[in-house]
Amino acid sequence: MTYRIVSDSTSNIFTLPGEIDYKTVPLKILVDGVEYTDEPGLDTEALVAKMEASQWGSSTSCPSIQEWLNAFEGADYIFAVTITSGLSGSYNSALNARDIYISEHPEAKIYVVDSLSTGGEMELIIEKIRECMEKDLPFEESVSVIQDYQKHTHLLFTLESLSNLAKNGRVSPAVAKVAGLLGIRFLGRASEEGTLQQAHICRGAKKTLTMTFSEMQKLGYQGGKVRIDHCLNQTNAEKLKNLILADYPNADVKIVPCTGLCSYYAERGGMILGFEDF
Ligand code: X90
Repeated sequence: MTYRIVSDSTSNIFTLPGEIDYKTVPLKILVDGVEYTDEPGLDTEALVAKMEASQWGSSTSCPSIQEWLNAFEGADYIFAVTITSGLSGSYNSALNARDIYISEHPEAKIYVVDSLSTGGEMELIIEKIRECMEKDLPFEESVSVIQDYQKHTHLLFTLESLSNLAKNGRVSPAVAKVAGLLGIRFLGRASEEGTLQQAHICRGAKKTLTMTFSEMQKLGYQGGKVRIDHCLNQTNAEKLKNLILADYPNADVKIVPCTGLCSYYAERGGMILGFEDF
């Protein structure tokens, strides 16, 4: 039996350590008529500069059914992880691909995980699937481990601009306008349905970091894993990491740069962090 984890590119993870077979399926970013594929080798910094200077507009698109199918090809037991179905068609494409793949390979098993989230929280889910596979857990048992784990992971994000989210209809222009003011940052969380929910409006970088940490604790953080994904903001990601480690010195906290799709929506300075509540 061949096991495989497949994720769309919004997990910001293109490779996994260890032996588990892992593939990613790219989303695409269209800026001024040029299409960028969110895959290894994409220059995120150049992409961000292009989108900031864009004159003719920009948009994104989710993976096609065929792209998911290609990534499934050759594996028997597959876990596919997608960005929230509340904001993208990626989950739906993956479900369609699953049905086609199973009809052609009736012995195969595929579980498509709607992360109801993105970035850092997807990474945590992928790491948990990897653990299940390394332990050789039966497929159905792994499914229930993952479902249970998802009840104990959360996503917070801080954004300096919501203009790409608003342009593409993912938040209301009124909300985007407030966050667009100079020095104002939007601190939000993933809602139960996997959509953006405002937690606070913060003034200044320092205040945003302390508010983020206190919001993590309100959501139950007590020293578990944290994955801080950021768009060109290593400095504040490290400050947040240090803030967490000051209270929880043994916490497993990792900083991960956003690749193309998350960079496009998080925009320069944005952070998307996933964490456990145990
Ligand atoms: O299908 C597509 O074209 C992709 C659409 C993705 C839209 C939103 C991506 C958001 C990325 C922004 C903050 C995190 C919000 C997550 C709430 C669940 C990052």
